[in-house]
Amino acid sequence: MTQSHDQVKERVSTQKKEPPQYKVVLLNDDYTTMEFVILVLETVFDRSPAEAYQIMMHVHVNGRGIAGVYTWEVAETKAEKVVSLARESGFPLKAVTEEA
Ligand code: TYC
Repeated sequence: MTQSHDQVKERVSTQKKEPPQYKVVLLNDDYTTMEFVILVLETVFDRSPAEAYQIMMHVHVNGRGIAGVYTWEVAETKAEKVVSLARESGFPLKAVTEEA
């Protein structure tokens, strides 16, 4: 880009657009233990024990629930982490990302 000294653009607006946000949604199943889901919520999503219990129960009762909301890369990485931890432990737990 070439600009002479008197054509330098100045930033007129300080209002920057927020990056889009993505939900990591946990899905219920009949085989993953409640303890494992709580562990995942505490370790991958930095939830307190009380929050983790509430989210796990919400998913258990309603079929799905939001573990957290992040930028795209972070959401994808956390969803992959959930699935890899679950598979290592032999659980079918699923996590998907959705635009928030
Ligand atoms: N429904 C499972 C059980 O009764 C517990 C569970 C909760 C599994 C949330 C997955 O995302 C989940 N053991």
